[in-house]
Amino acid sequence: MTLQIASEAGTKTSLRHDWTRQDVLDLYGMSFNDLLFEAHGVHRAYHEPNQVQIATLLSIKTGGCPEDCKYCPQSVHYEAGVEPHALMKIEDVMEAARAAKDQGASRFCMGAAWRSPTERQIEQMVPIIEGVGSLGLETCVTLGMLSDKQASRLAEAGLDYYNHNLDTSPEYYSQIISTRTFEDRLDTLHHVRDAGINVCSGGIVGMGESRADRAGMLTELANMPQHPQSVPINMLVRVEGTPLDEVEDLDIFEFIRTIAVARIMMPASWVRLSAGRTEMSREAQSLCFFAGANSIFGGDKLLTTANPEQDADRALFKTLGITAHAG
Ligand code: SAM
Ligand code: DTB
Ligand code: SF4
Repeated sequence: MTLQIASEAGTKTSLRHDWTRQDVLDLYGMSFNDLLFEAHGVHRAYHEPNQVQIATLLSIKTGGCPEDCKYCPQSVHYEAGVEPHALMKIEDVMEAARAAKDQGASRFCMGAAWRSPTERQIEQMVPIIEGVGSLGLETCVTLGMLSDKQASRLAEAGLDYYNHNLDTSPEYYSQIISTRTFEDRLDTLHHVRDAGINVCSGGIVGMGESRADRAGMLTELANMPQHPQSVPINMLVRVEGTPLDEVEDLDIFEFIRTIAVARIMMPASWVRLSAGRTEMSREAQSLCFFAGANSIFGGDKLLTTANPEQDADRALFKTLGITAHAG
């Protein structure tokens, strides 16, 4: 193996932005023990290995989205039983943010089912971001596509992170979404980065894509001018009524490999074990932490679907000797 990766625990290597897809496939192809050992060594060199960040998600505008992302219950194109809801009032968002903080969250992520916000919607977001930030929480929003001016406005409001996932490889993208392109996604990320906001970008696995697609997605993420500061890796949550409801199960070991490969490629980033944890055993989640995941979503709901109960997460952290990162 000729890849330049940290081969000894405790060794920091320079951050690479020149990954080829073959490099990444070579990582995926390592024996499971070797891959996890390598990833864990990188993880220890860059992070406190027994701390995991807890981010809380709140859907501030739900459903009715004009995009046709085949995985998403919030698209108007599918009948997934999601009750649409207009943008929440600032007081209600603040109440949820205070509760998240009391329960140990250090980052508060707000999601809106928009294709791209209007100027008015951006202006409505400004006091919300300022308010949540004033509680001492890191702020993150995911609002769809942004222009450069909109990104600057959010930066002025003090936004810490913008989430905008690549979701899959450039080649597989059109199989999943037809109402926008992979390039559109990259453009928004460019605007966000240029505005000085931290980038949160990752994707979904288990959508029927190949390993080459998973490698392609990670290659795109790691070869950006800067690694995204946060990299959420979601396991598809199959929602009845969406076109991906019946897609075949992805072997959990392939998911864990994806976490490990992301950790090796983007050593300094937060790698988030995101959606899909309700279907994962405690042991599988523990292997994800060993492989380098150091962030999760806490609270019993993601945006519209279930997430593990807080008590179960607390108990798992206790068993593993993990503490919540203070942020
Ligand atoms: N509309 C905005 C957008 O698409 O960027 C923000 C909200 S959207 C729900 C945020 C992300 O949630 C998507 O990019 C996707 O990665 C993730 N997501 C949505 N539905 C999912 C599902 N069923 N399983 C796993 N992840 C999902
Ligand atoms: C991310 O990568 N995953 C989160 C967050 N960013 C916005 C969303 C997961 C959504 C899962 C499906 C749902 O609950 O609607
Ligand atoms: Fe809309 Fe985002 Fe869902 Fe796609 S993922 S349908 S853009 S809310």
